[in-house]
Amino acid sequence: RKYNVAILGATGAVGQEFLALIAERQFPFNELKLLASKRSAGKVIEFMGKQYTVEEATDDSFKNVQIALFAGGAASKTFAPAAVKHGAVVIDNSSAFRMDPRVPLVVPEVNPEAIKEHNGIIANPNCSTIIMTMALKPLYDLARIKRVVVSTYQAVSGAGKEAIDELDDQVKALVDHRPVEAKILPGASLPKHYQIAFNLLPQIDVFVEDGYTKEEMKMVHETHKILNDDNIGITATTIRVPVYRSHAESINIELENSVSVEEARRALAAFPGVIVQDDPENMLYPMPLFTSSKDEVFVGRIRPDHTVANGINLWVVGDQIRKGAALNALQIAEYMINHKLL
Ligand code: 2RA
Repeated sequence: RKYNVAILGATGAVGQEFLALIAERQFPFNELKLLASKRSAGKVIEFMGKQYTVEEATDDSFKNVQIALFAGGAASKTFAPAAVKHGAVVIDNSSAFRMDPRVPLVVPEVNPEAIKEHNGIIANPNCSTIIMTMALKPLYDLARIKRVVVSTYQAVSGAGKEAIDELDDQVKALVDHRPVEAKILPGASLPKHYQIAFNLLPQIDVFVEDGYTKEEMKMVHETHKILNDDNIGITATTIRVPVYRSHAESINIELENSVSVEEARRALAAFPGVIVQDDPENMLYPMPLFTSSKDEVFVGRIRPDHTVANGINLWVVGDQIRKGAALNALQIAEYMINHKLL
């Protein structure tokens, strides 16, 4: 069986990745609608040998659509009700519905059982959260988790196409000894902007409570929901780095029960979608440059933390546009198809 699919936000970084993955994974689509805001409507996109004209999204766009892939942003809230009303299942990459108790928040390798509880909308978690939970879940199953301290190193593409261009332009300007312009990062709607080229920005999204950013609190709340355990202590520091693609995370974990590093390594290596790349003698560890455009989440630098009981340190890297966004969403759709949930 084939499905009518709509992509909302088809022209952005995540929307474009949806298209690449649909082709690559031979996703069983019948009709394909590419939707976007008025600004991008009318653009022609060549896809799998056919020309598609991007349409301006309206409530009626979702008539006769079975799978609606929402790339994220404010449009999700606007169009999700209409898409659901027309009978589509919405797989949404925005943060609008993630913490809604009626909406499952899913990483298919981690909590696929939540999918069937949906009421029309399934939320795709935040990119850094997806990448972290892929590494936490095998350890959680092995020994339960007491506490997590995570610091992220997030690529500019997490902030969209404009942020990629900004890094590009700034590097070129610096090389040419021209003045550098910063208009997008840390966030387009923020009152101030800082240079990202040859710099680090300790702010992703707005500040919310106690000096934490929204991105940091997403990592806390979303991880609790995905692992279905609010008792895990989680504290996060999220940093934007001048890397094009692939988020990296330094994760310090205090396990509830004692396991050897070797057991932890084996559990990580056996987990679907995780590749252990950890051979210090041969200088083998994950790096964003080499994990970009890959489907898997890579784990390396696995070592004990001798300062606490049952402590372990990991270095985790994953392509946040793939597994952190479009791939995860498409895997949710594939799971539904394979389990006859559509
Ligand atoms: C970022 N978390 O990297 C965002 C993308 N979803 O800014």
